[in-house]
Amino acid sequence: MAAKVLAIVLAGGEGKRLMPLTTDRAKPAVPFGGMYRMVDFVLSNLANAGYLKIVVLTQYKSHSLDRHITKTWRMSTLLGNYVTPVPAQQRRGPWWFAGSADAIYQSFNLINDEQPDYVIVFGADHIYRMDPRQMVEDHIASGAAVTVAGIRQPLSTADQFGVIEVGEDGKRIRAFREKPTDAVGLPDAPDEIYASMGNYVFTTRALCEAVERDAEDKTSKHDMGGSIIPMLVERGEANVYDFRDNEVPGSTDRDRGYWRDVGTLDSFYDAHMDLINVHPVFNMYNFDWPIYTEQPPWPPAKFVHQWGERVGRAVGSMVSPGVVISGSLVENSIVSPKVRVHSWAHVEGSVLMEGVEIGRHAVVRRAILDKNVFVPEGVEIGVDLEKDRQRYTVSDNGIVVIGKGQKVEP
Ligand code: ADQ
Repeated sequence: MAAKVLAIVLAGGEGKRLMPLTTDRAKPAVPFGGMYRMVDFVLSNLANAGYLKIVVLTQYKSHSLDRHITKTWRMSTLLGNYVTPVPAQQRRGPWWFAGSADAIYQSFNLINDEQPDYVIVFGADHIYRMDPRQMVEDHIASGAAVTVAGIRQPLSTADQFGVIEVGEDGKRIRAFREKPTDAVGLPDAPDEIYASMGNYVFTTRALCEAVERDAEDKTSKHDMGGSIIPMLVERGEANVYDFRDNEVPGSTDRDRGYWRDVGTLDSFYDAHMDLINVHPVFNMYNFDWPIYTEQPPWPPAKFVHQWGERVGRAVGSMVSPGVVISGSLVENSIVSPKVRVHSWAHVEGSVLMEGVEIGRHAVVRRAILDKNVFVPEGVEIGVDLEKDRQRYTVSDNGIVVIGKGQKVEP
């Protein structure tokens, strides 16, 4: 009989470095790629693999995340399938989740209900395609207590990741340090580290034991990367699964192995630019491994030329349904549903979220505009960064970010 697998998606992260996009929503609920929310990527990976018993642990500003999951991921409950958002519930005492391990501790009832053989614990804020079945098979074959997905990343980013050191066999994890500031590069690639992707497969008993033991430790921060994984590494029971071995149907030579942690405004912006390349670094048009999302009854995008030779155009861009681009030019941008771009406007290298409206003659360059931002006639954004810094958030790489509901003065 096939092994019973329960998937737990950790979606409680605050996402401070994505402010103002996370002002009133959890990081996994941040819109991505026009039509999606970040959490859709992990959920699609699980669903495509046939893992359809999924609980999503939420906490921080979870309203829009809950609503999205309940609306979009409402699945047939035939065969006992479900995708359920579970908010922090204070089941173990009068406190909210202290960290991701505490979130699991407080959710033991869900594991007890399901009695799975293995538990998949995946993060909710990465952009990638992965077939988790291959990792589960690898885990079962090895007999480890936990298997951690690993990927090579630049040495300069070591302080953002759990850094893995493997033994001679290339599988057993010898050391694991969460976000070290003094990491050294790999023997065969001095400017790279082996990073944890924050995706784990556990043998159920081992997970429960480790989490219970951690709960008793009053000095622990109770998070997976900082406490649980190092504990199992110390006991010699943790293995790595190399993400390079993962084969996803329909992936191209160019986007095989793509994985992005979109934790900062610049990485969030860059991951969007990866989508719109002619030969995209990450190909959304892989119909063999679809990314699912909500599909409301929006009409197709429309391009109109109201002013003689002023043709409404979008090039090098992804344009969602419900959009009207009229007598204006949109280049190298991601345009979400129900965006309006009016005559003589020019949008370039930008991410426009749902319902954004760009007035006539406005210029928007290298910017992220959150939901329903209205740019009045003639306003320039991303042209004079000094001026923009006085009113909006400007990232390290000079991307101007305007939050939901923030007013743009004429
Ligand atoms: P981080 O993402 O920094 O590093 P963390 O903040 O614990 O670690 O978040 C991990 C996941 O858990 C995220 O999906 C987050 O949304 C969620 N989460 C955090 N606190 C939670 C809570 N209280 N309740 C529910 N969910 C919660 C992790 C690993 C690193 C690894 C990187 C890869 O710890 O080892 O390298 O991910 O990006």
